[in-house]
Amino acid sequence: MMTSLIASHPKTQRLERLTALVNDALERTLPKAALPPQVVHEAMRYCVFPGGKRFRPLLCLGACEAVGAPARQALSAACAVELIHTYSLVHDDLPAMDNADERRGQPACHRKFGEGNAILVGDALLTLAFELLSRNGAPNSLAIIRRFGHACGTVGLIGGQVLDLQVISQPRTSTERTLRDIAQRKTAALISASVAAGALAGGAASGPPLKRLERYGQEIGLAFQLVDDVHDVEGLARVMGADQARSEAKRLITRAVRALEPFGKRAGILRQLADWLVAISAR
Ligand code: GRG
Repeated sequence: MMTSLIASHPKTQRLERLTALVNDALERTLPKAALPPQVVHEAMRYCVFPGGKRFRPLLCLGACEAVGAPARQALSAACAVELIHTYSLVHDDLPAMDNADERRGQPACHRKFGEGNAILVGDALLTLAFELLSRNGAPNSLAIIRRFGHACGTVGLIGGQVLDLQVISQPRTSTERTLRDIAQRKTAALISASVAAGALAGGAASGPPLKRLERYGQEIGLAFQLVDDVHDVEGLARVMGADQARSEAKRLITRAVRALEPFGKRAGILRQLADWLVAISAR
């Protein structure tokens, strides 16, 4: 069974504080478990808490600060991306998809609550994400909704999952090119959208700064998948070899950090996240 990328590598104090901020906001956002329909609300909370690394929400907050706004201005977008990500994990684990028994160190949602409920939990998390974005008073709300919609759709998560299903049913189609395409759609698209959404929530207009941050997101996103594959001895690491996958990840992270140069100190959170990924990849 594929495990998630190293669950806990120490974060800086700043990243820990921002993680706590995201967790508190998620706690307030999710319906209480006692509210009917209880089974779905309980299961949504089960999937979101204690959760994973919160990498995407942190990227979102970091991009907001990089464009000169307080990180917490992107808190709704940060929570939304974690809800979207958690939906994708719940559905990815279903018997018709990856058929995984465990997720985030506990039985997968469908194992604990049944397959029908797990489908509904994924749907509910995705729907809640967009509801949250629509009540978000931050600048550029519509652009953020569009950006996440695009990343979740057929060019992003869904498209990547379709390709993944083809690879599972015909393993001979798993060429490096296909696996890169899957990584781009399943992983880098949502990671890059997290960065873009944070910048938009911080008031960024479309233009060179947003493009630079999106480039950072694309490169960090692909690097993230390479590091995950090296850890799991799967996917790209298997076809490229672990050493090559690791050195490509490092190269991508270096390029991503270079894209942050014009933002100076304001890109501190995004640099810390890049350093954190380097530290994980070295383990
Ligand atoms: C909509 C069915 C459906 C699938 C969408 C994105 C996706 C396709 C499925 C998610 C499963 C998966 C293994 C994606 C690859 C990206 C990846 C490495 C996910 C794990 O992310 P982490 O390591 O997880 O950030 P945590 O638990 O830390 O949040």
